[in-house]
Amino acid sequence: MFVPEDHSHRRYNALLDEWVLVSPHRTKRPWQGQVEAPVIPVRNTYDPTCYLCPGNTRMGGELNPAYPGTFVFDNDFAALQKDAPAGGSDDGFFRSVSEKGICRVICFSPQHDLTLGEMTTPDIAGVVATWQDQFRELAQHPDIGYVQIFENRGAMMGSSNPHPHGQIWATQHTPTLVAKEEATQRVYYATHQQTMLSAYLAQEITAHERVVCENRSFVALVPFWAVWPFETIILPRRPMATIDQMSAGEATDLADILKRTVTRYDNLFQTLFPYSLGIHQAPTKMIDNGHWHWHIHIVPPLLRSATVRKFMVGFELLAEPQRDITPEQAARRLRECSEVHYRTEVPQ
Ligand code: H2U
Ligand code: ZN
Repeated sequence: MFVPEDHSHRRYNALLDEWVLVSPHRTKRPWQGQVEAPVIPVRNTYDPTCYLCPGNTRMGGELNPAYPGTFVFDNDFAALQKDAPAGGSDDGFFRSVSEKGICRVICFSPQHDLTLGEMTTPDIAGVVATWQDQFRELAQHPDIGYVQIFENRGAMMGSSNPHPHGQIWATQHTPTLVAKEEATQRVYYATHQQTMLSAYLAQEITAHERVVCENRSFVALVPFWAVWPFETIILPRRPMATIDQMSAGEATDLADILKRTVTRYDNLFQTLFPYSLGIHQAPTKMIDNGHWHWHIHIVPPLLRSATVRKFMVGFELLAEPQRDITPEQAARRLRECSEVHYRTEVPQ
């Protein structure tokens, strides 16, 4: 008889219209591969060599002000150019199109060694307010069609600096993954007259196997179709197309769920859990966006410990994403973690 905890199977990702291969039996296989050295964070509230700390000079020569909360600046090494001239090619297979954009860096806190999980809920609410302000401003820009807000955390994810920070890449066109979510949500809404993620959340709440934590306005859960071992999605209970539609209460609740979710991650392997976190929301110039239900994906690479990560290689890279532990096991382990951060816990 088929038992999902024991037998290989595929799960359907309704949001991306893709499949993921689940191999739960494989967690028993011996590990003789790469072991990464643990990154032991040194506590220092200010680093004179950090290009994000207040009062320091960035690599581009600009001086950071003595900021008290969040601080946003234009990325000195932006991946997109504001003034890229219109153009491209449409020559058979040689199709290209110019892409304008705005890239910014957001410092979450003036304190060099704080992370989202360790910041106070009001201070995280300050980050949420900054995301909303940035979104509002960039959405007005005539050249901007989509605003991607994200955080790369930890050296394993290629983050260049431990100072708590995120980025914004605002683009002219809708990026590929967001375009897929746009299409699936649009079709679902047209057929069912409710957002796909409202219906999905209702089914997850009923199943109650993959929920990690929740509050009045948000639920954090390991999606049924999660690809990365401890991947989560944070879903607003109320469907909203974009983050600027949150009420003040919802914005505070978002800060609360972020703190609790990230703290659980950090406590899982007693490490500052590396991840990429990103907000998916409606493209900015879309008027008929009732099908959009904005949400946050948190995608961490760790699998077995603070040093052993999941590799997306071989079959995953060439055929289909694959995972070892089940989403239900991952959710259970995150649920068992404390919401008191291990770095702030008072020793007995
Ligand atoms: P990551 O740690 O996620 O790479 O983000 C840091 C960003 O900061 C990165 O995109 C930018 C880099 O281009 N940066 C500046 O804009 N100015 C600097 O002085 C150094 C880094
Ligand atoms: Zn710093």
